[in-house]
Amino acid sequence: MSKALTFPKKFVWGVAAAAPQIEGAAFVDGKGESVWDRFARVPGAVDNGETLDVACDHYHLYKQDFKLMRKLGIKNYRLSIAWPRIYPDGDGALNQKGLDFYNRLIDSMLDQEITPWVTMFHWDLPQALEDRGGWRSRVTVDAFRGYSQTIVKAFGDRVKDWITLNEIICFTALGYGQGDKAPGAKESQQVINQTYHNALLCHGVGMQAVREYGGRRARAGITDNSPVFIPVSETEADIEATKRCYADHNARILAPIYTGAYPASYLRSEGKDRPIVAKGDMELISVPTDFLGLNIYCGTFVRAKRSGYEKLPFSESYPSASCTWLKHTPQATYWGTRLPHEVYGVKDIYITENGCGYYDDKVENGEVFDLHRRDLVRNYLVELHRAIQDGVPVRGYFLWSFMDNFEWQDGYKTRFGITHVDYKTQKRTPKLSAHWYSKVITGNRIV
Ligand code: GBH
Repeated sequence: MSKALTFPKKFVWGVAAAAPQIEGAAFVDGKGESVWDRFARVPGAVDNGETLDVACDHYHLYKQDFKLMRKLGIKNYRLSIAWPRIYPDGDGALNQKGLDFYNRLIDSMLDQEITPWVTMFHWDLPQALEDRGGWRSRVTVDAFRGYSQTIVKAFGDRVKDWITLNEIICFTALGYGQGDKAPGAKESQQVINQTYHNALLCHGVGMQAVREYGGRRARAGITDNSPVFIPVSETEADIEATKRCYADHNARILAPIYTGAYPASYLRSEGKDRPIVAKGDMELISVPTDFLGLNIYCGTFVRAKRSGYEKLPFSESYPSASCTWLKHTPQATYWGTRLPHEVYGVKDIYITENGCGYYDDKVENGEVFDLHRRDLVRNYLVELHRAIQDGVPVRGYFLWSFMDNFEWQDGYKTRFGITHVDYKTQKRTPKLSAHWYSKVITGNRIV
């Protein structure tokens, strides 16, 4: 077979998941209520009124889940820690049982020779903090300082790779603006800009916690779902246009982290709605990172126009996964990694999520034939391989997700796993895509 699609020697292959989407045990062993626990109980917020209460019951089944991972040859697992398990009220009283749980969990991963990549925050803000202002307020930044220091001190002897936050846009703009994610608020543009800013401060605070308490080998970065843009044709003009479009759309998050300032054009366009910035904020936000994590699912096509650029709309018949926002755009892994490298000079990029969600993965005679997923992921990997060939410093790839899970406002019908979960029996069945991915990982090349 051709060797053409082999990855670099130390390339990191893994799978990803997040505490609120798989753990269940939402009110067990002293865990506090999260904004998602609350939001899921608002009528109409989540499809079919589904909740996070039980999910995949990973809280009780983690040992068997890690055994299955090992069987599939998975050596890296991106997980998240539930803040309300550690501090039920966000700050104040520490819940020892929460620390005990993650100690057992991490030990059990290590027993199976799986390396943990830990996300400090994947959207499950303690409701008690929301009641004190949530992301609108610096109260959350102070609480995050205590929380991040506690977990780095507790687990830093075994965890070396830390991700501060997952997808700022999703818990700020979508939670406080659009209102379709928790806490389901609808705030003014100024408040929304302030939620971004407060989240960026938490990123800086989390970086400091790792620098201070993580030990010499510890590394840290953030995971962002930066909007991805793809030149409709790979001509110089369209590529230039796409770069401009990319820089405009990443002014809120990547620009401050990697340049230490909000772009003047962004501040001008926000006018009186711009975030309030205190002395020292921008230094904290732009503390140097060790890597950038990117969640890449799809991109938008762009072409050059005399006055700049133009984003092209998708037609009705453009192929997508069952969740229609996820357009089949494999070039997203190419341009989505090349542009942050070229525009912001980012070195050491990891794809911390990529995958696809479908409604109709069914177990038939013990098997799940998700050829649709295998093909889609394969195409995304081919483009990722091309990026690496072209010199883009991509160091690893985490597939979302290890198993079907709670897909936020879509509930359980959208399945993102390479392992099928029967929510009645909690039976796990690796899908065709899991067996295929296992071959990719163990051979370090696309098959
Ligand atoms: C990631 O988010 C999350 O990190 C992960 O928890 C999640 O399960 C996974 O991806 C799969 O969704 O306004 O209709 O165009 C991806 C987040 C999803 C955010 C799509 C923007 C746009 C929906 N993105 N969403 S729409």
